[in-house]
Amino acid sequence: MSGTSPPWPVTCYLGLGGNLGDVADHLRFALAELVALPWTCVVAVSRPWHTPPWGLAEQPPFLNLAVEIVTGLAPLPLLDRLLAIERRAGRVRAGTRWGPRTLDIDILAYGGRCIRHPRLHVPHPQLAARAFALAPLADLAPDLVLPGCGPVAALLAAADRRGLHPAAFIIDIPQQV
Ligand code: A4P
Ligand code: MG
Repeated sequence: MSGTSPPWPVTCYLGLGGNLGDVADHLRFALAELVALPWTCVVAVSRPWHTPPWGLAEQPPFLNLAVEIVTGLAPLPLLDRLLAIERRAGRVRAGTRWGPRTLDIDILAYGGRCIRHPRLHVPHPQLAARAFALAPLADLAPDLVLPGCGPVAALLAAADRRGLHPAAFIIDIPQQV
């Protein structure tokens, strides 16, 4: 195995979403890629949620999912791996902020840490107000306290949850070998 060696494993929550192409397929692809990351174990996957577009209204609805991993990857190497997975899922950055995408993977929380780096903000910016990220996260960790924000379930209760509903299917964790 090559790359950055693990200092110690941390529990980390990722937010996945997309609204272009076969998004369920992109999410399955992303999970298979997460399972294959070095020093990383996929622990749990939320229900997929249908969510109305946030930030830029004139675009298709999204499918969002949260994933709990335990990883020895440091935050920036983890971010780089996630950006590579987005690219392999056909993500093209057209320059439109909050615009349509095949796959987005955000680091929502990283081991209870507060990270302020030019390339990485954790907890993810505006997470506390984003029901599309909080609802899947609450499936996995309702009691998780986001540094500087509060517990996930309380944040979700206070957020605008209109138009959110769980999908009629689930996405399983691919087998880890
Ligand atoms: N970056 C900083 N912090 C993080 C983090 N915690 N996790 C930087 C991941 N990346 C982080 O991201 C730009 C840069 O953010 C990355 O290169 C990384 O260095 P991007 O994905 O290219 O930009 P973006 O997604 O267009 O902008 P932004 O502000 O990151 O948007 P979000 O927050 O990702 O929101 N509505 C619904 N219903 N569901 C969605 O999933 N997603 C968005 C995008 C908008 N509306 C949505 C959804
Ligand atoms: Mg993003």
